[in-house]
Amino acid sequence: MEFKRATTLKGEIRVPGDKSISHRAVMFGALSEGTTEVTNFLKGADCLSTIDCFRRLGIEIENTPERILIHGRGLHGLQAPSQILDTGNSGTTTRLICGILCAQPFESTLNGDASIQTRPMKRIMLPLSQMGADITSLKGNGCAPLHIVGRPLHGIQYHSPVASAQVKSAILLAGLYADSETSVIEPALSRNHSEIMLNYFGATVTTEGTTATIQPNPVLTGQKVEVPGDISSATYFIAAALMIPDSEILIKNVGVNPTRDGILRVCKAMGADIILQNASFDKGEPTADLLVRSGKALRGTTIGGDLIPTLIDELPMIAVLACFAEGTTVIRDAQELKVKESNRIDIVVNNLKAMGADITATDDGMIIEGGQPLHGAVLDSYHDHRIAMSFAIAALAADGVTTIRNAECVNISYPTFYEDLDRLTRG
Ligand code: SPQ
Repeated sequence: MEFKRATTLKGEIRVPGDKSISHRAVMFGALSEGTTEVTNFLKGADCLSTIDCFRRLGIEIENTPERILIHGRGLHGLQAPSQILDTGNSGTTTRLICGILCAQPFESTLNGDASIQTRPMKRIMLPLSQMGADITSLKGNGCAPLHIVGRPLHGIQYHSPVASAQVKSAILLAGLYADSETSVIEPALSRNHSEIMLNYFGATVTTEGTTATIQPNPVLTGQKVEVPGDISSATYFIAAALMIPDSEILIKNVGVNPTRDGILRVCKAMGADIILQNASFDKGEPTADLLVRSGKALRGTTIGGDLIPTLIDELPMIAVLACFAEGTTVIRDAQELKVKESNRIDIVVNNLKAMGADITATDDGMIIEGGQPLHGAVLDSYHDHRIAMSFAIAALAADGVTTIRNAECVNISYPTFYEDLDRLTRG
């Protein structure tokens, strides 16, 4: 797919529903009594993988243009799957579903695509095994395919070495079935959508600092969930509006949960003009409209520590944005980027170098010297949706033509991304 410089980005947009929240609505709805109705559900490939897995576990799910209806069967109502559960490209589906499957009275096998088969699963296998789970990596490499034999589980207190919502959520979901309470202590707070939504469905999850504790064996009840717009998807338009002169966009109804809003904090630290309007709060999840305008000179910044989990998926786009800022931007403590859909440190650095940027990879991030103009190049997304979207935006602020191979992978989290971008660049 080819991209050229854009002269403006103007208009109003609603980005699709939050991917993390959409996954969880299906999973928690499946484990609830009664029906869960989800509106603004993200119909990206990852969330469709979650729907497909729960259908194979005996849950009736209606997917209509307006809403998703999940006819839950309660905590103990899942049925043994007759086939392998295919989690596609989705790390969230793969890891969270393991927490549930470990406690079921049946065996299951799950697998995903080539990328999923390289992503580390030991991070969930270890704590789940401590709870009594029987979970095996069939190739013995700590990755999918995974085989699970359901077992009775024990509550644990787990000090996670990594700030990961997927690890935390897998353990909390297993904790629903344990014989006593289960706690997860993180080194820094990761996104807390599971804690918020589990409580909304009737579980008891308490949080203190970076510790989340769940009480076992609640009755979960189906609910209405209105999924807010995904701040990770909004990020591409935020960055584009800051990089392309003469831009002004209003992004409506974006989830601005403080465990996800690091992108806004970084943009402000860089001097960007972003205004939050119509702040609202729905069932524990804050939302706002984001007004973003070009025109302010951006300056480099340092991003690390506890901020990293709040913007981990936004770092490829932030690295591109940093090329348009005065001075140095340092991204550190972000080694998790290496184990996402692709190695997002290496690929961001190589692609940006190909476009003429002054960027260096480090062990846990990258260093960008802003101010070097970018030029078109032939790039690959490596089937990573966040790489494809970040470099489509980079191309709009670069000289010449940029070709992105395997650009269609945006369907993982934002199927209409190119159409929306096209509309906004027409002003
Ligand atoms: O689901 P998947 O493939 O892991 O998706 C990514 C993404 O870029 O969309 C990561 F590659 O998002 C993760 C995110 O990085 C989604 C997520 C969640 O919904 O719980 C949490 C984060 O991962 P982690 O490992 O830090 O918990």
